[in-house]
Amino acid sequence: MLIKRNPNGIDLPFASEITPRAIFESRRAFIQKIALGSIAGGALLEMATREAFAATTAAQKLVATANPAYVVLDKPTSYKDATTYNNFYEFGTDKESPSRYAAAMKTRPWTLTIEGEVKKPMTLDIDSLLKLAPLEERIYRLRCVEGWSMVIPWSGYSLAELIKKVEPTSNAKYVEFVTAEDKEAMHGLRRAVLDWPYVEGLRIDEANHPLTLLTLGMYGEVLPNQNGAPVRVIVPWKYGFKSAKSIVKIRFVRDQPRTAWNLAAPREYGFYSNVNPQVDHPRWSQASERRIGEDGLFAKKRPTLMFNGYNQVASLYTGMDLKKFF
Ligand SMILES: Nc1nc2c(c(=O)[nH]1)N[C@H]1C(S)=C(S)[C@@H](COP(=O)(O)O)O[C@H]1N2
Ligand SMILES: [Mo]
Repeated sequence: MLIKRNPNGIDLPFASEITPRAIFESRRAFIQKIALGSIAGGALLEMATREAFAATTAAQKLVATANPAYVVLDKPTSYKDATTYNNFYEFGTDKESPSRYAAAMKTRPWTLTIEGEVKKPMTLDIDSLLKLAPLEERIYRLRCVEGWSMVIPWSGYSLAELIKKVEPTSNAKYVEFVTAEDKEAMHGLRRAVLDWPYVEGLRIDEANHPLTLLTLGMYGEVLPNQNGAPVRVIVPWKYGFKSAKSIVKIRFVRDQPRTAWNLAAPREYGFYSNVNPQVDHPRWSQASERRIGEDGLFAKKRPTLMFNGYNQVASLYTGMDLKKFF
């Protein structure tokens, strides 16, 4: 069998490695295009190759070992909901835009640069990141500040694994995540909704907490672009916006980073943003949430849990007034 090197540098897998879902979806899109008459003559072959490629990237599998210590028992959100109801403002502000437009973002080659207050600064490509520590599958709840939540099986490893490799200095008090600013692919950057690039941050002890996941996949596959490919963080006890997508740089710094949402509306989005049903958003209650996929007419809202149910992080905040440091 002929193995072609595709433009993004991933070898096309054998047909047997492509999941039926991806094949089905790509064929359907391809057939629709032919039916619509939007594909002519010579473009056909090129289109077929691109469609096959789209299928292989969407379906690239990741082998990860389930870690039962990090599994919530709630039923996981469907793959379809998790990949079509997204917040990724670089691709537009409505929920469907990321799934519609994020495919234009090139996720290979990709490098993640780690710099600042570290003894060993480094730049890693995705293959090195995939090999840095054993991949675990963890099922986490993710609670958006807007009042909805999902349950997603992520693949990755504790960010702490990466942190120990770069050896932070004693000046490293915070970690800043700088995300991709791809002006060609991300039409959302043309609007000053946020001060681009999207930046997030954590205190160093939060970044080192084993729950903080350096995330490379979901549902047993590499991350779809709309979910933050090729690498993001998931910080499950904080509102979803702390879980920065498509990260290009991790900086270890002395001072609390100026984060995108905190800069945009400091009274509404605090630096900490721990999930807290007792601290309402100035414009709405945070006491309960809607689970995506359970929004039928009679579906009850669920009570929001302190730290999104991740009580093991409480000791990070002893002595802190979490109403003041919201
Ligand atoms: N770069 C970037 N990261 C981002 C966002 C964004 O707009 N840009 N949105 C955040 C918000 S508000 C949420 S709720 C989560 C959503 O992650 P999901 O779409 O994978 O569920 O991503 C977060 N990470
Ligand atoms: Mo969010």
